[in-house]
Amino acid sequence: MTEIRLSDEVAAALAEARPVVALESTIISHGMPWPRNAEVAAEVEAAVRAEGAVPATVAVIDGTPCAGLDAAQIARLGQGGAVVKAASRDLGLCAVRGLTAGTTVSATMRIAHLAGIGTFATGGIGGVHRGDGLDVSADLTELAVTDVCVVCAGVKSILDIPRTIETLETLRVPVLVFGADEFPAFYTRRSGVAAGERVDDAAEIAAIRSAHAAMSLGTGLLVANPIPEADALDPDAIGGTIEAALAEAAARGINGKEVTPFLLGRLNAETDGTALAANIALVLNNARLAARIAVAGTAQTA
Ligand code: PSU
Ligand code: MN
Repeated sequence: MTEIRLSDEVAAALAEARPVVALESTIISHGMPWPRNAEVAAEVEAAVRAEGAVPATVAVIDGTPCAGLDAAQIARLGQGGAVVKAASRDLGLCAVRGLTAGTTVSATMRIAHLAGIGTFATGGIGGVHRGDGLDVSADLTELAVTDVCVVCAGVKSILDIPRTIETLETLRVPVLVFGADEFPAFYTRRSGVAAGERVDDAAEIAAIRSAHAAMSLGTGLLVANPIPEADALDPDAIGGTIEAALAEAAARGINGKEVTPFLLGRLNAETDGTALAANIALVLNNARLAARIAVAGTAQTA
């Protein structure tokens, strides 16, 4: 089995069955600008600690999958340069070529699972892209085969939200919505799509997660945690910016793994920092909820 390099802190927590929360790193390498990305990575780790769990930021460093990074490794990911974006399919190539990579939700899930970490916080997952092309994020494929609980703020409306939800149903991935009746749309609390089962309590999510695991479906579980009201953006304002970014991506022929980073970059650039501020707020909110789920899960199995 592939060796995952654990930080001392993460290794100790896992050995003692204490709660651990995995965190992704494409958000650092390809989702937010330097140096704010590295500051946010540290703030997210602190938010996990404040809830009583140990953060395990995941990335590939010189070919080695790692769970638990130090500040220098996070800075290396955040400064750009020779840092690639790795989905789970890319991990073998990264290992052979000794690449350094920010890991997407799919790659982070896989590394977390191999390391024995069952709870993971991110901002937004990838999904089915809008339009007629067959652009479906490997995040959905990984959720179909890897039993990790992923806490996100829904998906951005750069994606086709109804098709993303339908695909999760087909793949047998349960969708829980924390404290709301509608699936959230990342920058906004509402998407107009009434999907997912409402749950108001982190301990119930932990219980559902372990009951789900006991069914041996092998699939992950998605928890959609709406952005706090105070941090949410105006849907009309951000909607127009998203439309413009999608049109520009199409006109420039952006494709493959470049699509999502391009769209994220345009949104951050076009909104005078408000999209970035909302993104940071929701990631922190997700880290706190994931930590509470991990803590509750540990208490239930103790
Ligand atoms: N959506 C966001 N922010 C992100 C991503 C998606 O709102 O940072 C990143 C995540 O790492 C996600 C990846 O796993 O993009 C999906 O990329 P793709 O669409 O190429 O599968
Ligand atoms: Mn894609």
